[in-house]
Amino acid sequence: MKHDIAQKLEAIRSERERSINALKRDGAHPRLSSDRDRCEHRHRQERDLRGLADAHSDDRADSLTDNDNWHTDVTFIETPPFGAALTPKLLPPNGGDTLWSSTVAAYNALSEPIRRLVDGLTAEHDFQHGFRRHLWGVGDRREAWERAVAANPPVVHPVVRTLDDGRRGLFVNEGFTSRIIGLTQKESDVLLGFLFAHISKPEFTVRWRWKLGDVAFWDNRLSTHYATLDYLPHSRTMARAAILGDRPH
Ligand SMILES: O=C(O)CCC(=O)C(=O)O
Repeated sequence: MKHDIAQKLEAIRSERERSINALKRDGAHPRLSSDRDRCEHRHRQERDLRGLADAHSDDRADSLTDNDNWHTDVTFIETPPFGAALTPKLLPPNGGDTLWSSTVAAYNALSEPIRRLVDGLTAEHDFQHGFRRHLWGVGDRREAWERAVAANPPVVHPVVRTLDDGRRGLFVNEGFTSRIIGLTQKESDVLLGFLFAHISKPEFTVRWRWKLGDVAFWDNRLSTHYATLDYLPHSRTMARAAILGDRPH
């Protein structure tokens, strides 16, 4: 029994390490450019990902804090980013950790009947689900938001994503997955609610306490992440670069 648990934990740990590779490099500050237009940043990220980098600051009154939810970057487009790199530019005295969750470990931990159910499903991912009109589509941001909505109609991805090496992971996230295709709204809400809660179980997560000079790389195909918002009114500024991805299957 003990042996079984140890084996399971080891399997989860190694899976987590494969899909989440947080790497500390003291003193290394990668050169990432800065861009504060946060409303369009995910959208623009996809349109021109080659070499694109952005910075976000979750501290100002006019800067909406939108990363304190479990999300996978830019899944509202046909080809969400393969991965991303993140480095702090300015850190608060305490807090501001980032958490990642392995959706492969989460998928592997599902019971066989639930795995069979989700294996055959597809889900809609919607820009407006993450960037809500009442928060983002107002004031100076309205036009940019409307352009981004027009440029990003909802897309459909499999609920379980398979990589070429055979790994399979849940590919739904609280940030952008709006509904499961073919289910009633109620069925979809219940199933997605269960999957979001399951993916964010501590067993599948790592938590990174940032120091200046750290760089984290993650595989955006098989993970979700969450930026803790526990440091206001202090400031926190991060720079991020993303890597182009392909169509999930
Ligand atoms: O700021 C962070 O810790 C995470 C960044 C993030 O969630 C994102 O860029 O999508």
